[in-house]
Formats: sequence, C-alpha cells, structure tokens
Amino acid sequence: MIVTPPLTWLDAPCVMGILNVTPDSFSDGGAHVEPQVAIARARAMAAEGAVILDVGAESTRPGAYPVSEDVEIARLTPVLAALRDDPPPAPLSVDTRRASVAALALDAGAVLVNDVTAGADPAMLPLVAGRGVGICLMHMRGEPLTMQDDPRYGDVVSEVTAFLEGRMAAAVSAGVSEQAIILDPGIGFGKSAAHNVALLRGLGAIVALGRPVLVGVSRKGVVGVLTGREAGDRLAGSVGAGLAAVENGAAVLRVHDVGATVDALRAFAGVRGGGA
Ligand code: HH2
Repeated sequence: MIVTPPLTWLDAPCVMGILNVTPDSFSDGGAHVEPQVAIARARAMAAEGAVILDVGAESTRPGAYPVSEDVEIARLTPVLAALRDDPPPAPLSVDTRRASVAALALDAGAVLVNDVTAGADPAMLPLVAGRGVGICLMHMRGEPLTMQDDPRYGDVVSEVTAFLEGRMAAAVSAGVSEQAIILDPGIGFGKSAAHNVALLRGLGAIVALGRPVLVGVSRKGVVGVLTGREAGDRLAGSVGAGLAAVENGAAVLRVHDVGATVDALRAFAGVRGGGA
C-alpha cells in the first residue's frame, strides 16, 4: 500500500497503542489517569513498536454512559500538556467524538482523529479538513449505552461497508483528502460475536474501498467468546484475531498489548514472506 501524507506514520501492517485516560474503560480503566503514568505508558508502547498512540478520555464500552464535554476535557488536558512537554517518540491520535475535544488535541500536536461516530458531530469533518490531519471513520450501530441490546443486520458486511463508503464520501465532500482517511468496521460496536467474526472474515469488502483499514479487536468480547477467557486473559486470543485481520487486509491493529502484537506481526510477516 502506498501511504501518502497525512498518514505518513502508517507502515502497514502496524500497531496503534491504546492509551485510555478514563476511570472506566473495559479492560484498563483507571490505570493511566495520572499524567506521569500516562507518559510512562506512552513511552513504553512507543519503545515496544507502536507507530501511533491513541489517547481517549471517554469509554465507549458497551453499557457506558456518555461523559460531558467538560469531563472529557478535564481528563485529557493534563495528559495532553504532559505529552506536549515531554513528547513520546510516536505520533498521537485522539479518540473522541467531539470536534471541540479533537481541536484541543490537534493544538497539542495530535496528527489523527479517531472518531467512533465517523464524523457525526457536524463540526468534526470541517475541523479535520481545515487542519489537514488524518481521520479514522468507524462504524457503530446505536450508542454505547444500548448498542449491544440485540443488534440485528441483514448482511452485516455489506451494511457496514456501505456505511463506511457513505461516511468517506461525506468526509471528502467536507474537504477531507481521501488520502487522510482510515476505515474501521467497529468490532464490538453494536454487533454480536457472530457479526464481529463475519466482519473480520469479510474485511476484504472494506479493504476494497481503497483506504487503510484499522481493526480494534484487542481484549474484546468476541475474543472472549472465541477463547472462553475474561478480558484480563485475552492476550493470545487478541493476537490471533489480529493476525487473522491482517491476513484479511487490515493495515493497523489498535491494541492494548503492543510488544506481543508487534512481535507476532514480525514473525507472521517473516514466515509468510513478502510482507504480511
Ligand atoms: N474500540 C474502542 C475504542 N475506540 N476506536 C476505533 N477506531 N476502533 C475500535 O475498535 C475502538 C476504538 C474500545 O476499546 P477501549 O478503548 O480499550 O475501551 P473503552 O472504550 O472502554 O475505553
């Protein structure tokens, strides 16, 4: 894949390290709320081979209540200030659905907006276009609070693909360069385990839209269903599902366990030959 600005950090297949500065994320809530702990975690993930670090201050796990803009900003600001004063050796992404929050992170040097609502905030796509940064457009059905209440699709792969195609068109018509766009099926966002498996298997349909595809399966419920393991014990399952996603065309894996995933990708590519 030829990667052009503004996604110059992307070196497919590569790893995005998750930095949740939330008290309630599903697998690591509360672990990195203190700015100095967040910085140390960011440095560790960069040293382990993450090519980008995704900072998020609002949990979007199933059942999560939305947090107010004030709370999201209050959580993020000290961490962004610390990261700006003592930058980690990897670029930053901000995981937010609010354009106001994204703007703060971009002011602090972030190069990517990771938006689980694919630009639902009317100010988001114009912001991304104006700043010339990248955006990850993700599919979510419903809202985190209720999205896992009996999600239904006719054909999940074609419905998610059509949604992403539509949001990509909306982004381009708002002035976002197509070269700035990453697409994400949104594993676990309003989908049953069977829907998630179908999407990971059928990833080629999204890859065929012509943009890098990001997959976030790390420690998620589908890995629990496939392995019978709790969230704290899903490392091997997450790596296995991630490698399958790469085999099916994923360019970026969004993960909690960076070192293990980077090693797995290296071994996978080495054995397979010619790049993964
Ligand atoms: N998953 C989560 C959050 N943000 N962004 C993208 N693009 N893709 C994903 O699959 C994705 C995401 C949920 O994982 P996590 O951040 O670990 O949990 P929480 O939302 O509870 O903070």
